[in-house]
Amino acid sequence: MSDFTPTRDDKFTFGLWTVGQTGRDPFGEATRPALGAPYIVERLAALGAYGVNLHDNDLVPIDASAQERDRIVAEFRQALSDHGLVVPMATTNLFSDPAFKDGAFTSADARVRAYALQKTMRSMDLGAELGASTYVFWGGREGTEVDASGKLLDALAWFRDSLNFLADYSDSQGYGFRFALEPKPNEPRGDIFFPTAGSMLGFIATLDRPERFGVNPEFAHDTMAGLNFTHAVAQIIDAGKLFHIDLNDQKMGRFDQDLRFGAENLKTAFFLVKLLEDSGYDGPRHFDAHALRTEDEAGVWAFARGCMRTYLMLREKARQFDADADIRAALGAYRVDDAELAELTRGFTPEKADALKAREFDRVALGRRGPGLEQLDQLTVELLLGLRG
Ligand code: DIG
Ligand code: MN
Ligand code: MN
Repeated sequence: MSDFTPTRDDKFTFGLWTVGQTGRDPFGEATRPALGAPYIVERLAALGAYGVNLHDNDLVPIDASAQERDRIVAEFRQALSDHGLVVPMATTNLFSDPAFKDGAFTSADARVRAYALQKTMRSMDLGAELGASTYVFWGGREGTEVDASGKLLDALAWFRDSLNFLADYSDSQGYGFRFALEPKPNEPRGDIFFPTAGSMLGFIATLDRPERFGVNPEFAHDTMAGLNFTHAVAQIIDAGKLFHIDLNDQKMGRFDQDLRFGAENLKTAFFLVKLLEDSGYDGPRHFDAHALRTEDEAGVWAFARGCMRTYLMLREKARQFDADADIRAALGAYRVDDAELAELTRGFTPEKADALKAREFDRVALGRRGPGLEQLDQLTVELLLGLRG
């Protein structure tokens, strides 16, 4: 069995802002020193990561001169080259600067919306320079606390105009970005627009170039809202829109904790990993998470290593699940297939409708049948506890 050491082939990525998080939170100052981007690259490469992602200002300070920007980028690119990491995804920080305090693309101030477009184009230039192929939009400040603003419909139109503009900008520059929209229900705004995967899928359909847009779902964001993240990811995969994914963990009904992957909901994480692997998803496994505020730098790298090890262990558990004879038997008993009914209920014809309406079903017997889900779930728990085999 593997020793669960990650390799580049596993496509694990981390944002600079994740392992670089200094422990600051709304109620406390930083508990650990900031880490430079080249150092982060070196340490993640040594752990077996595949790449790093970034917001523009994770790397280039918002007030950097053009010369400083070029120096910082050159130094970062050298570190990437030295240590063999890539930058699969880039994104824009449209949430830290006070200018965006009431939204960026959805601000009621046209000057803020225009500045957000300018900042994003410059950030896309940086992402393209670093070789990113996916561009994420997380609208952390796109929302409200006060709906008396009367801008709900305008906000949707402004957001749509911005994304249409930026998709065309990407094409005009030959960047070829695939855009991944990231839903979150709240925090830092009281309510964030486009709170769920469904919101994003519905909105994408209204864009000029919907084929350019997909979803970047995050484990913690659906879990905060009491939703089943694995179900959300299944619907996104079904729509052909899983362009990227943010992995972490979360206690239900709490603020966005961005916990180490598998730290809280092991069974949900298992079914998510199984879904991703079974679906053939071949994109980055991105950990948008950070070490607990209590930790020192050693704890940060234990956090990063733990994210990857847990994913690999759950991938092995998924293989064991598929190979387990008792689980296969329970799954076989659970699903009742009927070729004749499959033919009768797909591809409508009046004849099929008549035949189906005339069909006899033993409703009482159907209601009495036990699907065996308790046994199947117990077998799953025993597998995850490592007590089968
Ligand atoms: C938060 O979940 C958001 C930001 O960290 C970033 O814009 C995006 C990319 O993973 N996730
Ligand atoms: Mn988050
Ligand atoms: Mn995220």
